[in-house]
Amino acid sequence: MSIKSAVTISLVKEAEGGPFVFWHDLATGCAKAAELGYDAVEVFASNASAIPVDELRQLTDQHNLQVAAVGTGGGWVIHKWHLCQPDAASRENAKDFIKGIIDSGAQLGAPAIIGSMQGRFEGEVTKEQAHEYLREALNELGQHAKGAGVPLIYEPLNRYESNLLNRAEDVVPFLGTLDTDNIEILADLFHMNIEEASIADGLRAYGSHIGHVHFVDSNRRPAGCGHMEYATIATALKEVGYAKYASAEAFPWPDSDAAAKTTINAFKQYLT
Ligand code: LER
Ligand code: MN
Repeated sequence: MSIKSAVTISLVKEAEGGPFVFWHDLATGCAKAAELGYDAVEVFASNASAIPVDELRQLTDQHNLQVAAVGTGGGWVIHKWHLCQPDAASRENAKDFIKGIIDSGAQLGAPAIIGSMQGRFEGEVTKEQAHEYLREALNELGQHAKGAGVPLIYEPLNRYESNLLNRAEDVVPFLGTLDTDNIEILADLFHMNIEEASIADGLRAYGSHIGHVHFVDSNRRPAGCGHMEYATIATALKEVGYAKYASAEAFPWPDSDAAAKTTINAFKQYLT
């Protein structure tokens, strides 16, 4: 088993300026991904019903691609919803939003990612309380995803995006307190570059928990356009037996086509 390549396509107007390679056009994104030899696409849509399941199935079949994952961050980007809000009704709403995306993704065999929807502790919500809210949510949503036949992917973020769990040394013990066995970790190399003393050691600490990788450089530009040390990262991923997706979640720098090409070249150089 070897690592597979994926590239992001964002369909979310409100996310413009964010770190996604292709934008607003699934047909073009899928055609270009296939032309460059990617194995899969990762799709970011505003909500569950904005994931065009039939169209995506048709396009990925046509181009011999898979859907690597679907994002849930639209709830945060568009509505500022998240899983650690102080009132129970808002947290339920955030969970329902995520369940919808889990179900849409599952129809394509794709797991959902909880990144910015995890939220943060602030105001009346203490860190301990927020960890409890996150634990409850991951238990419930993890089991929901299990029922739909997919894992649920939790993405630790850097300190400027969340204050819940930023480093592998925080995340791994937290995983041990969950009741569900259906949570996998998204190792986003950009976030890890900010938080980990050593990205390779962080990857080793995550070990078999890693279910997805955001393959990107230190400055959020495409892999190869910053100062990330991919050789040591590749060694660590191979050591832990990682054999899922390395997905380009990078700025479309200098443009989408070049970002996709640069990333697949780095993928071939380091991860195959
Ligand atoms: C989402 O995958 C992510 O990495 C966030 O930093 C996007 O804001
Ligand atoms: Mn990410």
